[in-house]
Amino acid sequence: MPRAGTTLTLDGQGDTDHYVVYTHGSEHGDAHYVINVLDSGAAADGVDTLTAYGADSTASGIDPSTGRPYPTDDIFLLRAASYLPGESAARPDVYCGTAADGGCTNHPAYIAVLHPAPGSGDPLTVAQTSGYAGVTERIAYDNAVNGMLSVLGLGGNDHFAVDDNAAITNLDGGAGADSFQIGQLFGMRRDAAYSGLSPADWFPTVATTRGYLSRGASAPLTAQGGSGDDTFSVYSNQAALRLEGGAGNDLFLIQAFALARTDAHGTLIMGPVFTGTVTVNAAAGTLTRSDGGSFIADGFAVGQTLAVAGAGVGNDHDAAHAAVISAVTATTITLATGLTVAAPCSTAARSPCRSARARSPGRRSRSPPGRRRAPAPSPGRRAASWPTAT
Ligand SMILES: [Ca+2]
Ligand SMILES: [Ca+2]
Ligand SMILES: [Ca+2]
Repeated sequence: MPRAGTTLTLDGQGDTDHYVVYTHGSEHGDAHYVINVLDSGAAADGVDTLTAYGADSTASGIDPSTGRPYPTDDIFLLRAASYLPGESAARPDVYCGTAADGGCTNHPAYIAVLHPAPGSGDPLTVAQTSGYAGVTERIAYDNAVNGMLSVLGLGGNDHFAVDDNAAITNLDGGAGADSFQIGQLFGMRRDAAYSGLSPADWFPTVATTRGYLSRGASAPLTAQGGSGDDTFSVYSNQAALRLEGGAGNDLFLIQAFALARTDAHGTLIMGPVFTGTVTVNAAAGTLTRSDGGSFIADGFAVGQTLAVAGAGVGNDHDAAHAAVISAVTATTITLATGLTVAAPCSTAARSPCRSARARSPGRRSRSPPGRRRAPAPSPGRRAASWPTAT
């Protein structure tokens, strides 16, 4: 195991190689390292596999002494990366060099075992915190893993958050009440300086009316709950997905999102900031002001995405709801609902995004008013707060 803060690079070269990493698990040790699994063998030379294990806790499911679930054992975060720092560009067929990904075909990615500090929040929040700076065991790989990427949580209540993958993937929760989140929402783009991520860690998202949505999976992925009461939540998948509940009472959520109107660069067109008091009519999906001012004069327009924060919320990234404006008068804004859902597109794929804009929600204001309804609460277990800006 590499020393804290160090990097170990593994290269089995030609023929079949099996890379196996036993991590400490999120609950054990301040392990902080990077392992690069970068096989330089030719693409058709052998079958390379990568397997990462979490901790095998016996604290699975519900704690009988409290009647509540045991604390989350392992938190796995799977993401794409723009490039892998420190690797040479001299072997471009394996490594993408140190410049931002500009046509790299190897699709670097990583698995991170997060070690959140006590009190840093529930595992969903921790996994979604893109600027996560805590102790992390990181295993970087690319699509030279042409056999299988396996991530095994073993015993304990484990959480798997998947923003993207670069190899055929098998997630195995094992014993315990495990949760799987495929695709996550973010308040801001993940491929820009304001994301808080280093350029190496930038990854693509697509703009929806609920925020920026990650790809979920770019290579086929199987999620196996194993025993226990497991939860599967799918926000996005760009490759085949197979969910296997296993024993226990399992919950499956498949969530669809409406694409938001974006500019030419795939960034949401947001409404201006209004900090005054409004009256919200949830049934009609309207916001009304009575301060004598004009929404139109303030710059609000049909097609903009509107984030509505509650009273006293000082951070406009912590929006309570977001929806697209379908009509504006001087004193009233009407929010569009019941939007048609189209296939997501990468922010890097301009052409599909252009067609998405052609179907932008702002052009869907023909719904009869009687059929409009209040914006739905945000999906899944994050129903109380739409998406946390990180
Ligand atoms: Ca090999
Ligand atoms: Ca575990
Ligand atoms: Ca399980």
